[in-house]
Amino acid sequence: MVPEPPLDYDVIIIGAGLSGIYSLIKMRELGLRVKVIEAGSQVGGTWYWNRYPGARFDSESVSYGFSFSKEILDEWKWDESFSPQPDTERYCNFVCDKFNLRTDMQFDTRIQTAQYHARSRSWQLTSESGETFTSRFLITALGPLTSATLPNVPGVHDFKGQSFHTSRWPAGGVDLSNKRVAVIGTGATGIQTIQTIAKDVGHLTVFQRQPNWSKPLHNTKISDEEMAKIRLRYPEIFQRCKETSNAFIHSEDPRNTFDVSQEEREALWETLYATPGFGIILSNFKDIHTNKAANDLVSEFVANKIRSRVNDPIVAEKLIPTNHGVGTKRLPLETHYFEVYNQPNVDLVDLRDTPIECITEKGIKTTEKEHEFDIIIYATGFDAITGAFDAVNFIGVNDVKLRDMWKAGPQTYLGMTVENFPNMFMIMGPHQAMGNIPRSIEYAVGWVSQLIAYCHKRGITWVEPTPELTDEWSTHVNNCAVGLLSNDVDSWLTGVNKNVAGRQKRIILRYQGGILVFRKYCDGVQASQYAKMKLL
Ligand code: N01
Repeated sequence: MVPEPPLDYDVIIIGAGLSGIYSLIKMRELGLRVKVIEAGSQVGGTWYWNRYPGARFDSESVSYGFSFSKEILDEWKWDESFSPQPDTERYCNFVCDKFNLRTDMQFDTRIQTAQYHARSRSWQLTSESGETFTSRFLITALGPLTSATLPNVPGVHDFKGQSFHTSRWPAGGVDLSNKRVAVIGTGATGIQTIQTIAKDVGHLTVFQRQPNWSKPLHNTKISDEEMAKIRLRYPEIFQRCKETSNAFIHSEDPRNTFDVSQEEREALWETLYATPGFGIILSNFKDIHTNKAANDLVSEFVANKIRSRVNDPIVAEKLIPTNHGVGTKRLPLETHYFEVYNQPNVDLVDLRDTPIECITEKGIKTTEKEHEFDIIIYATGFDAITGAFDAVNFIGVNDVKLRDMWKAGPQTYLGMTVENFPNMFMIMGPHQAMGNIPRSIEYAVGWVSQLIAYCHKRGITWVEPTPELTDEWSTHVNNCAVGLLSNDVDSWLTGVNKNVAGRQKRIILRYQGGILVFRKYCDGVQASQYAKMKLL
């Protein structure tokens, strides 16, 4: 038999965002030969690509950073309670400098194909430029919101002015002053963009298909003194994140909406509306996610807030969602967003009344008229979670293609492994618990590292879930989704993207049983020494 050539690496990691950065640190700790391959020119993932005006996180900065390194916690200072993109990108670079990570990273390299070779029990990756890399194990750190989508309308490439998807915003910025600007899309990204640029542009026209619920972020600066106090509280903050079902610092109210009087309900909602962050969905009465009548009440409370903030009652009603309740899509958080519509230089076009027919050389043509612009901003979202996997041609045993296997929806075991794709581990893949993402990244990378260490120590070169385990996990994931109002709504959370062929129907894309249940399950598999998995 002809001997196989040695593999280039023990582990290849695709992606240099937070998942890729932490995976690299853990693989180095195991003493493995590892390479990170990244399509972008620098580290950061989401925080490298999403440079649009106003990009920031809606998670509390102090619960967002890595918790594994006391050195980082002691040295890094968050400047704002909800960090803006430039600071978070700086944070990613700070971590890379601290651990000298770039020596094991290759940038500007987009992987086109990843093929498993059963004979050598290894992965072979090929980049767009034809470069190849081989390894025993593969970690996908692709990010859940990576695959940007433009509107599926004619003429998107005909526009003669400048146009950008928000996640491809030019690094040098864009001069918006005195320009006629259009924004298509009013999700979390559109809202952040609109509220930030409205004061700088000549005229802004917002093209809204469905309005979104949104509540104030209440961002504040963090002084040096406050940061010193936060550092002392880090153990308590991260402990709290370990105890809540979303890994945020917010915990659920154990009561149901109708357990208390109207006055008591409204008092809680006033407090949550005035509290920074996601409290209105995470610390609300527990039945708002499952009981339509309860959800209707809190939705009406938020609707009245919108009515009180928008001067024109007709515009206010257009900004109030009627097709879904609060918290049934990912809730965007805002800063003076609704007041933007009181500005004389801002118009709202309701695409439910006048849909877009096409993009023209001069602007956007709706069924009513052609609107002319200098700049069009597409805040039109992503082919979420599985889109990033579809963008790479993953080929498993017997030439099974992941794209084909997942056509009707993903099938995984623990959201981290996939039948027919041995030695491949997904960080923030489908059917994996997410919540406060960096907390979930640390957990998933920790779990995967333990499994790789287990195999490496014992000379195990093939790790794969069985069909029975895949069925068991699919059943569990589907059972966890039953009764949640969010699964009756079209959004990226339910895998719907009307701009992408094959993404018109709702599927169960995420793990919704809560982070505590997810971790208990995964911890159990680890404690059993992966007894039911195929380990060869
Ligand atoms: O994308 P979206 P996003 N014609 O899918 C509209 C995360 N995030 O980038 O609702 C007209 O939510 C679409 O309309 P409709 C966060 O998890 C995090 O805003 O389909 N409109 C919708 O309004 C978030 O949930 C932070 O009718 C079209 C919008 O485009 C996720 O990213 C900050 C259209 C897309 O909204 C995605 O948010 C920002 C068309 N053809 C984002 N196609 C942080 O806090 C689409 N739309 C870290």
